[in-house]
Formats: sequence, structure tokens, C-alpha cells
Amino acid sequence: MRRKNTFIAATLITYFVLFSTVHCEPVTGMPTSHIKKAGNEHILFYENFEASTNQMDEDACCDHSVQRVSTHARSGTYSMRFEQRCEDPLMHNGRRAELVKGGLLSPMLSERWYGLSIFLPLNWVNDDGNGGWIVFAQWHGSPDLSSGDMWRSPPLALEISTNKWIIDYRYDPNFITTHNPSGHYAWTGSMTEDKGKWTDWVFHVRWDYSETGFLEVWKNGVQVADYHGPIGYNDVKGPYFKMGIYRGGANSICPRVVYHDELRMGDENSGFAAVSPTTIPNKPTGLNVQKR
Ligand SMILES: [Ca+2]
Ligand SMILES: [Ca+2]
Repeated sequence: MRRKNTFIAATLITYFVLFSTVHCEPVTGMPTSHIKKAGNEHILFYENFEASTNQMDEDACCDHSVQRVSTHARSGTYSMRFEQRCEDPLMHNGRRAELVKGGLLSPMLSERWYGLSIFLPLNWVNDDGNGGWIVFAQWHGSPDLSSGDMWRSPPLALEISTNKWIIDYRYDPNFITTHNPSGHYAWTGSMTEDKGKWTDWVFHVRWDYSETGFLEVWKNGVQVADYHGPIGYNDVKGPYFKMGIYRGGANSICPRVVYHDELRMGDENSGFAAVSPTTIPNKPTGLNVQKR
């Protein structure tokens, strides 16, 4: 098992300085790849994978699982390539190749903005509809284990099953969750036209297990979900973010490869333009060829 902590304090300090300069022109001498062209207000976290080390931790088994590559990039030169092979050993009882941002929780009863871009390879083959699913991004709850909470499915996930994107949410107003709540679809739509290109996503969430919660989602700048109601669990600590590949059910097609880039998280005073990869010109990516 390999777990590489890529958290680098100096990098975070650099980012703090950068994102403290809201309303200012780009700072002379800063790496241009770290400066967005529009709206950098209230960004809590930004990762574009242009630096040789990133600010997330791996939840993956093997050297092939998580690799920074220059074959594809939503912006700059690099993105993160995730690969899950059928023979990979399980990680935390799951088939996964993920990066996790464990040190940045989204507090319950708070509002947050998130943006990222995902590249599905042109040769992506759909599962055969027998119940398999692949999660590309998930916000995982922080259960109150000492009080009796069980581990639960994520309160929010972006996934694919067969040929459909699915945005799935869950909630439980009870402080102690004793069963895994059922998932609900906030939106589902075809992914067939999204092969071989970057797809930009923005999520706007009020993490709230009461009726005042909400979830808004934009795909390539077009709003696809506008849900108002409970989302999330009644926990002392809020959810943390993971992305990459986490698969379950009966799917068996291997290997699975996907690319992620331009990850941002913003606070309640952030907004669409501040976190959306769509605000960056969408240039053709490198190659539509998977590297093994
Ligand atoms: Ca990049
Ligand atoms: Ca709880």
C-alpha cells in the first residue's frame, strides 16, 4: 500500500498569498498557470496540477493509479490521470484510484462552490447496464464514529452508470445514522457526446440536512440541477472531497482511465465564475490516446 502525502506547507502559503490578492491584478512573478483570468474571489483551494507536487493525498494502490501527465490538460500543460485495473488490490474495501483533500472540510450548514473538469477518453466503453457505477467526484461525510455513526455513502457524488451521468445525493437529519440512506438523483443525462473532450462541472451546495439545503449543478456552463431540500448528514464535521475513480457494482471493463484538472473550492461568497473551468478558454487537449 502506498500513501503519499503531498501536502506542502510552502505551496499553501504561496496560494494563501495569491488568493488573498482578491480584486487585484495578477501578481508579477507568480506562475501564470496559477492565476485565473476571471474571478479569483474567495477561493479556498485551487489545484491545476501544473506543479510537480500537488496538494492532495492519494487513496490508491499502485504506481499506475494516479499519475500527473502532459498528454491531456484542461488548462496549462498537465492534468491528473487516474487508472483502475481489475487486478488492483482493494483500497478501504473498494476499487479505487483517488485523490483526497482530507484537510479541508465543508462545514455543515454552510454554502460552498466547487468546480472541476473531467476528460473521458474517446475510447470509453460503457458498462453493460448490469448495475455497475463509477464515481468521478464525491463529497464524503465525516461520521461521528465515537457517537455511533456508521460509515455512509457520500452525500453527494458525480458518477457514470452505463451511458448516463448521475448526480446523486443523500441525507439524514438524525445525529446518529444507523443505516445507509438511499440515494436520490438530482440529475441524470447522457455522457455519449462527452467522450474525447473535457466536461466542466460546477457545484453550488448548501450543506444542510433540513429543507433549507440546496444543490445547483452546471455542466459546461448550462445548469442541469436545481434541487432544494436536505443534502448531507447531521455531523459535527462536514464532508471532504475526493476525485478520480471509485467503482462498484457489477462493472468489469478494465482498465478504466479518466483525467481531472482545474479543481477549485470556494466559500459562500465565491461564485460560478470564480470556480468554473468554463471561464478558461477550452483549447484542444493533447492526445485522445490512452497511455498504458
Ligand atoms: Ca492543468
Ligand atoms: Ca452524525
